[in-house]
Amino acid sequence: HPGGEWWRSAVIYQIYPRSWADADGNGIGDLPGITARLPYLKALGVDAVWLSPFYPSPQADAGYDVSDYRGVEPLFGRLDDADTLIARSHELGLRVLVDLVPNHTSDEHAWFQAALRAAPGSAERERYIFRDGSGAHGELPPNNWESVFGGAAWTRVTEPDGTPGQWYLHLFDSKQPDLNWQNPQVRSEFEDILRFWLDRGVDGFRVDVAHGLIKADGLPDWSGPLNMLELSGDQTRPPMWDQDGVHEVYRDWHRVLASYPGERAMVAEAWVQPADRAALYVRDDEFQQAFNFEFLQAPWRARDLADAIDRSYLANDAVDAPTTWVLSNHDVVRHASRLGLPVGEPRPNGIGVDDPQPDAALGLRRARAATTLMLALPGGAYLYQGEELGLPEATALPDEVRQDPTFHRTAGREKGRDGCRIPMPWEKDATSYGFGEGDQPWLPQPEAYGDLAVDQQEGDPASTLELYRRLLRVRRDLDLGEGALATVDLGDDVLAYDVTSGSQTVRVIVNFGAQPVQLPADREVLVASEPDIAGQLPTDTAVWLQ
Ligand code: TEU
Repeated sequence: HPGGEWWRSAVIYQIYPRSWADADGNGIGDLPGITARLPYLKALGVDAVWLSPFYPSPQADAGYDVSDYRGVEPLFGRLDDADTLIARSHELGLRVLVDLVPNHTSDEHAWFQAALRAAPGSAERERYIFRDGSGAHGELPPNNWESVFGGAAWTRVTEPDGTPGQWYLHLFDSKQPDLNWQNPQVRSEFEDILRFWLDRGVDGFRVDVAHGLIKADGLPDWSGPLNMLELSGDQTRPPMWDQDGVHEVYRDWHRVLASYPGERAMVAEAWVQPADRAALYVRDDEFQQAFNFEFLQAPWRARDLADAIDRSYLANDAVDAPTTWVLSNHDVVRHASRLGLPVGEPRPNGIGVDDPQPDAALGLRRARAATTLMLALPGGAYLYQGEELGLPEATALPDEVRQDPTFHRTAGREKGRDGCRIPMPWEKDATSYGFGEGDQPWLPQPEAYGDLAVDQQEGDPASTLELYRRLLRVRRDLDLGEGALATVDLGDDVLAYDVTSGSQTVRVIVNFGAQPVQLPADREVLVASEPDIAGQLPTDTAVWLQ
């Protein structure tokens, strides 16, 4: 891009620190493990990493419950391990984003502990969202809101004098009390936290639940879906998400980042629709990027994907922002399995043994095609650790090992997200497939992960790992991330775009139909999602032509 702005086209790799590499062999991944494996990411060809939270935390939600925003959880290492990780990444030319969790703290955070000891109405309570209950004696929650993880979004506290007291809001687990973002103390604290990590050299932040910080005045009841992407067009905006006031917070943060050299950037985790509302987050003075979750959630049909792509590309383009593509992360069923489920079924929040099981071969085939599509599209893209190996969701986890609060808060009705968080397989014949010396990784690795280990795929041109490497190399060589997108009409069951960057045009074609698509004889195949594409594009296959 003429103005630099690396994030406009960057490919960013999400590391889930618990599950990437375990240097000390305690079964939980750690920062020194990550540092040791950074050359793998360099060879893969990504531009940056995003680390899920590694701060001190009781780990009630795998680190998204932060008890100290300025340190490192001892399970993951020490503060100087974070410094080393950042320095080593920069030496390799990789930027580093860290995760910021501003919507809630842990209930073990000093602020919440002080709030519990203080009286209703005190300054300590004003940092969170405490309310008197309803009912004759305050014995009912203040409103009908439900937690994203299941159950009520309110928990009642016992006052210091031992009597049943006020309730506090938690949109997630009861160990994740929501902060009160109307409170200036909360605002200035988080600006300091940004500075703390910016001073340590991070290149930016992934902002957790970016659409949730401000709640509608009066906290009105809500009976619609909790995921905004499930709202129908005529439903009003939920009172807990996407309130106009959030934008003021991000303008302040933008100014903090802009006061540092070196193009620091923020990406919003905002499950917001419609696309023009989502695009408000990437206005010039707010976030540099926002995940396009509509693309992630689109069913595997040409029309649905085309709509999701066009809508967000146009909405972002209207504010001169790039679109940020993503297919998997630590919250959703891995796309190698998701795309092997019946098309158009509601996405399960995790797959258990008793749920409909994905077709593994079909899922992997479609996942390879989906990634081939995604990495051709102009804008930034996020990869989730292990997708470059084609890892499937682990669906056979015994209930006893499941840790996700979703599983526990729904009494097992929802299986939760553990299945996409399994420790990485690096070497087939090593202890825990090379994840670490400990033979008890925090979640058990399915046997099928052995054949998918990095050392099994490296150098095999048919492997998913080598497909990713090729896609990333060609994408970089041709600067596709900076390209312009034009739709090509090749029929109902086919998705095709021309991506033009400089003097070069690449055509990406995805075939969703049962019939093969004839490829033009005068074009060269740059990359294909399946080996041996000769003149014809089979079903569930994608190709880049030049
Ligand atoms: O996820 C937020 C999350 O669960 C929501 O985006 C939800 O799907 C949506 O709000 C429904 O509208 C983030 C983290 O990625 C996740 O791992 C954490 O558990 C969660 O926040 C709480 O911090």
